[in-house]
Amino acid sequence: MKTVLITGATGDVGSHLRRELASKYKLRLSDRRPLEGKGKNEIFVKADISKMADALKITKGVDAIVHLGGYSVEGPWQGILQANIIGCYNVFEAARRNGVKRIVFPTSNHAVGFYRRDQTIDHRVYPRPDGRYGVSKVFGEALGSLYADKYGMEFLMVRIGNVNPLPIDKRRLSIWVSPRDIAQLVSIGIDHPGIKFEIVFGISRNKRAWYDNSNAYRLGYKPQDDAESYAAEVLAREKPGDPVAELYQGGIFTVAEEVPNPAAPRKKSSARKKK
Ligand code: 15L
Repeated sequence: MKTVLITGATGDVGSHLRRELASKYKLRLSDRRPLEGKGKNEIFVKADISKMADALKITKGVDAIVHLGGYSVEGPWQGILQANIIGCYNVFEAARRNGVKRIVFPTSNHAVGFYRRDQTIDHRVYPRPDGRYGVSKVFGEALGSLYADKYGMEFLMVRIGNVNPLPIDKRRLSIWVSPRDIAQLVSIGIDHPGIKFEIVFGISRNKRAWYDNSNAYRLGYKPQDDAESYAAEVLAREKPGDPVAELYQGGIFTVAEEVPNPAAPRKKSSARKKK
């Protein structure tokens, strides 16, 4: 049985994968936060991936890595920088130093969020990130490409839509992925022989998909679910959204307000200058 490291294991996607993959692999789970419960085939190692020493410790001796750790939504630059840029570099570089070849990187629909909804895109399009978070995912894709070409490491880049037991709104009818379908894709990323560097979309077989996911199908992906089964109830409760956001695949990320950086020096109030 392969030993697989899952970083960011306490998050939403991590919790689904932990449950879905428990019988297939020995799981080494890591996170900065404590993990609740303990399954039969798993161990937990507390780690902060923004520190190289921690990244080296958790990647030692595993057969593959599923690197979920980091910010999973738009956030302030300092947070994204530490967790998603420095953290990702540390995990890939630590894997290289420890001789771990295979990495599954859950990137995001937000790496291509500024493509319009009236377009169908495939794995070959140039990235169009819709925020700092999307940029950090493009960074991970680029770093993986470098490590594949330069060091012969192997990457499956999964541009995940939205992992959820059920699709939650109209946008997610296009990008939803069920827990069992994302687990199947991640397993392909861990086990499929001969992967060098591939990009696929982490979505179920959704009728309303904006993605041509033929690269995933080529690798043997057979999604079992389709968001369309829930479309009637989802659309019945849908409220009108921001019309600009609705033009783009990334949705509200494309019109999100700037998130203030808590580390930035405060501006002096101009109130005192007023007479
Ligand atoms: C993502 O990439 C996020 O990780 C997730 O929290 C959702 O926001 C998802 O995209 C989405 O677009 O629904």
